[in-house]
Parts: sequence; C-alpha cells; structure tokens
Amino acid sequence: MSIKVFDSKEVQDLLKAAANLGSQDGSARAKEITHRLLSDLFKAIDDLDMTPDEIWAGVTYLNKLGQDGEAALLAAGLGLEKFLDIRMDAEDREADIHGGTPRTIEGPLYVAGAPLRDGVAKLDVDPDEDAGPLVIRGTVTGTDGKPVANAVVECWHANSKGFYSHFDPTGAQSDFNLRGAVKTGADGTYEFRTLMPVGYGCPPHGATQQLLNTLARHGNRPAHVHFFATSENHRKLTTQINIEGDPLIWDDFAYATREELVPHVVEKTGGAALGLKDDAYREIVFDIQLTPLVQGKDNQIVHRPRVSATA
Ligand code: MBD
Ligand code: FE
Repeated sequence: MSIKVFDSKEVQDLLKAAANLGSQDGSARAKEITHRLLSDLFKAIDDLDMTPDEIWAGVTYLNKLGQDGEAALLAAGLGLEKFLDIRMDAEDREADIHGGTPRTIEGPLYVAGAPLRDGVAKLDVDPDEDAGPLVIRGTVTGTDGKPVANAVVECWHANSKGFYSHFDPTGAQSDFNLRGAVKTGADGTYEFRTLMPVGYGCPPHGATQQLLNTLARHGNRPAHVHFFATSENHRKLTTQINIEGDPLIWDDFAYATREELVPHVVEKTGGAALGLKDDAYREIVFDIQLTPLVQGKDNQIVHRPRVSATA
C-alpha cells in the first residue's frame, strides 16, 4: 500500500485546525511548532506507510515513557541533547566565539542545592567499599588564561554501582552524596575529594532501554563526572569528563564524549594527608576555561526542569 494523503486539502486543513492556526489566540510559537511537528509526523506516516498498530504502539510507548519519568533520559539516548550541543557549537563559531573548555550535555541527573564550599569540597558522604579515592582539581581561567576568582564549580557523578544519589533505585545514598559545589579563590583553583565513579546504565525495564533494545543498542555510559562552572563575568559552562581507560569512552549511549574531555588519570600517594580513605589515590587535573559574556549577557543559561533539594 502506498496511499499518499498528506498533500490533500483535507489533511492540510486538519493540520491547521489541530494547531489552531486560524485563531489569533494562544501562543504563536507553540502553534508554529505544533503545526510543524505534527505535519512532519503525518508526512512520515504517509512516506513510511506506518500502520495503525505501529501508531498505537508508539502512543502506548509515550505513556510508558512518562510513567517511567524517562523523557529526558530518552532525549539523551536518542542524541537530541547532543544535537543541541552541536547547534550551540555552530552558533559559537558563527559568532566568532572560540576557545574555552568544550561543552557537553548536562544529562537528566543534576540536583540543585549542593552545599557550597570554599576551594575544596569532599563529596563522598556514604562509604563505598568498591570505589577508590579520586581527587579532581584544576584552575578556572578565562580565555585570557587569567585565573577566575569567585567562580562556582559544581560537580556530580555516580557511585561504584553507576547510581546517582537522589536517583538511586536501591535508595542507598544520602542526599548530595557525590555532589558538590566549590567557590574559587583568587588563584582560581577548585578541588573535589571524592570516589571513583562507574559508568551509568539505563534502568533495564524502563522505556528508554526498551526502545534501545528494539534498536539493538546498549544504554550505557562510560564512567564520567559532570560539571557546571559559572562566574559573574563569563558564560556558564556545562560539561563532563570521562574517566580515561573506560572501554565505553567512544561508545557512549548519550554521545557526550569529546576528545578534549578525557583527562589523564594519575596514580598518586599521600591521600592520608588529604583525609582520603586510602593513601593511594587517583588524581585528575581538569582545568576549566570559561568564555566571556556576549554583549554583557550569558547566552548559555538553559532553563529545564531540575530537581532541587536542601542540604
Ligand atoms: C547519566 O549519568 C547521564 O549523564 C546521562 C546523559 C544520561 C543518563 C545518565
Ligand atoms: Fe551522568
């Protein structure tokens, strides 16, 4: 069957009616987007000759996606969040904005409200037998290379099971375990004393993994650490580092890996003096370079619903 009804007046009128294009009321932008997305869907149904069974399977899937609370997870897994980064990178090039630590996706697991410390923060609240100590430190500078004082570096990552506090299905972690925020001093340095994370995997029975299974894709990320870096006179940076050596570094289901964001992991001793649980520890130096405001404005602030809690 290759029925094509998309271009008919009946369907075109239906699309306009569904998006309420004939009215002056409502949000013009929402109407424009609804009309376009619905049109693209209708056209795809025609072109691919999608069956009613396929359409209802899709509708049912959306219900499960919402029930599982996984829409933002699916957005990462389908590359939608990466696509937004590709667009922001292109926008920067177009505006002649160069330099700065590369951005990469935020992901769905940030929690606002971590306690803010001066210079150094210890992130591990809960013991984790399977995770060795890790120090992540660096200097926040501008593109001029000068240290940025009073920058706030936020950091969040998973435990040795690949679970994040607040989203841990086992309920095992305290609030803000492996999450923290540090304000830089005059030298621009920050330091997080924490434990080595393990890569995240999608909930095995969730809607995201269900679709990935159908596509014969896995739902795993390499071990990684997320950052926000903000400062009054610079644009907000959203980024991550991957843990060097993880076999999934170039096979991330969320496509967040960038060559510049895989710093070396160095074996060190002297952890006892730093208050770490073992004397032997690993260290990652990750310097963060922030870009200037654009005409006095931070054009990198993304509004998305985020969980917040009080420490
Ligand atoms: C994560 O930890 C993550 O960073 C992303 C992008 C998606 C799912 C889990
Ligand atoms: Fe993550």
